[in-house]
Amino acid sequence: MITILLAVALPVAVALPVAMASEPASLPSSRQLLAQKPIAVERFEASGTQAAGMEAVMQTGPWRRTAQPLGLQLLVASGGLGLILLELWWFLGASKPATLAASRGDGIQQITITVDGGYEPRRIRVRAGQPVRLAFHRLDPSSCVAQVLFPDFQRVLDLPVGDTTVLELLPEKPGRYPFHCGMNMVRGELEVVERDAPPGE
Ligand SMILES: [Cu+2]
Repeated sequence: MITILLAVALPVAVALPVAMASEPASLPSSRQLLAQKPIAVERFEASGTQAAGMEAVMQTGPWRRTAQPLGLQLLVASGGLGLILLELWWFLGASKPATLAASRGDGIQQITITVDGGYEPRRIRVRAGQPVRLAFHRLDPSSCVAQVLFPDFQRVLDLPVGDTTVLELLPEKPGRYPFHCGMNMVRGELEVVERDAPPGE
């Protein structure tokens, strides 16, 4: 859950200064804007000396516009954009290769998945036609990950905090089968390959 909040807050935090820094320096000055007499300014003038006071504040206030060199603007903008892309990759992409579930002597493919903010490993590769044991070890107390759903297998698993809960499946057909938390925010994927597929990517 915290990672999702970060995923939203970080681009905003980065984008705001970038947007401010990269505003064109040729916007009309406050004096020009006042000369156009929008309705609000006319109202101020009607109420006596306030308009003069407003203009004085706008000219001497701490928010006077300063022109930044173009190079600096580009540097800040591209730096911000780079951070946004890096952060998107980290939270959304980061498609690490699938982890192959270990095959035990009895032919059961077993793997432990740690549930802590996300599923680790997030992508699990298994072979079709052999039973699979997915042991979910939940560390994250957030209620977000209290359940894990395998829609293609029509299975829902409750995960008590601090415990390891095992789900057994028998994937018959090769394919990609997503699994996710109850709200579909935290996700993983079971990748089922042909029985005789070579190990690794
Ligand atoms: Cu959730």
